[in-house]
Amino acid sequence: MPHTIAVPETDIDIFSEEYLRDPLPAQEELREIGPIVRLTRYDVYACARYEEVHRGLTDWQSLQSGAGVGLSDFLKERPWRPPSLLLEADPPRHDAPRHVGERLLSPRRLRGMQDEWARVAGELADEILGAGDAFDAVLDIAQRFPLRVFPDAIGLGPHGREHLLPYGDFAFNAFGPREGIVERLAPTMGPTVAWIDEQCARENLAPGSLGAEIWESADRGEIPPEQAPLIVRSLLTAGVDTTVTGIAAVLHALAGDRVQWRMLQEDRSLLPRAFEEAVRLESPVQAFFRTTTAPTTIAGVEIPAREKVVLILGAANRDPRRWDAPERFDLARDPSGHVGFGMGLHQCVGQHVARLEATVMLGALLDRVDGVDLAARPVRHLNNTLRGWDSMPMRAEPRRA
Ligand code: OVM
Repeated sequence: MPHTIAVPETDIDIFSEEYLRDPLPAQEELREIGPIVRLTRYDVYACARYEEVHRGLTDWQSLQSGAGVGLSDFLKERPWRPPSLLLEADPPRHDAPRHVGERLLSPRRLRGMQDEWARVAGELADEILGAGDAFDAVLDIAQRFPLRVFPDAIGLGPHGREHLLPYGDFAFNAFGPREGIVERLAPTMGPTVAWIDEQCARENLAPGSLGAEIWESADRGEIPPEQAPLIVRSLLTAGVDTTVTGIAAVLHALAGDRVQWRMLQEDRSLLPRAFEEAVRLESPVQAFFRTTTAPTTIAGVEIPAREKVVLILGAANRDPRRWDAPERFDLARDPSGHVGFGMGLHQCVGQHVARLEATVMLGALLDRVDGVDLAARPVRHLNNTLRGWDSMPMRAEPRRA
């Protein structure tokens, strides 16, 4: 007979305003309570330690995504939009769309964009620094750069792009409870959702673009044609707010740190590691849920079938059981194995896009200034899933001759 351990309970609310403002103290508490805990506020299980989060992410047979990766169980509640074929699907339905996404967003395919994106990053850096040493790392850089390169790469037309950030913001909020942020924003989302859905149509995507290529995959029979717009929708949903947050995170991590700024100036091969370490430290996507497909044992606790389990990526990425001095941004550490992009079958298919955007933008700044400092306290943006900022005033240190 399997020995069953009682699950510790807590009333910590992982979607409360207090938690979203600063989740770190509650995440430490969650890790300390035990390897798996019950959140009484939502009647779900939670894992906050690295080992169990990693396990939960890699066991897709026991912990499915198809019932939604937020609080809501799609079997019991109607989702706010047709489920994503990538994020909210399991094998075998998930696999063909995933292969299309992987080929489309592969490092090989993105190499063709590198020079152009680096040129745009340089142009943006010149514009900002030409206006003086003061800038806002979120508004002027982290938001503007992805919006200059990514919508063009997807093949969007020039109009309506202001919908992209609000749509992503809403989609990431929608993984949390209906009451609160979602309820407040939902009445304003109609035109934004309609615009996004319209952009996914074949005739609205420029020839030669990533979006057009998704439709060509359907022509080749790799996916049924009715799936093409949903895959385009995934890029529009997951491809903007996330990279904005990632770029802001790496600038935040380097603010005031002349030693590591200098290290990067002198050894550009460290750029990908700087981005990876920033993603570990900030975990732009803080958590995703899974749903048990059958009774499942996690850390000795048997969880019944059809239960929601939240895997707190941000807590795992700062688990001292896994990381030395986890709160430190450290270019000397090997951050690989972090779960900021998830792990396993669903690991972020867009991570190469994010890495390219962040490294070319940071590279352009390293070429032009000898460091950045916070000029005022950054302003957090509250979202049920994304941990980011609305504003981050900075000052650049002019480059010595
Ligand atoms: C999607 C998607 C994928 C990853 C994250 C996400 C809103 C959405 O396929 O639409 O968050």
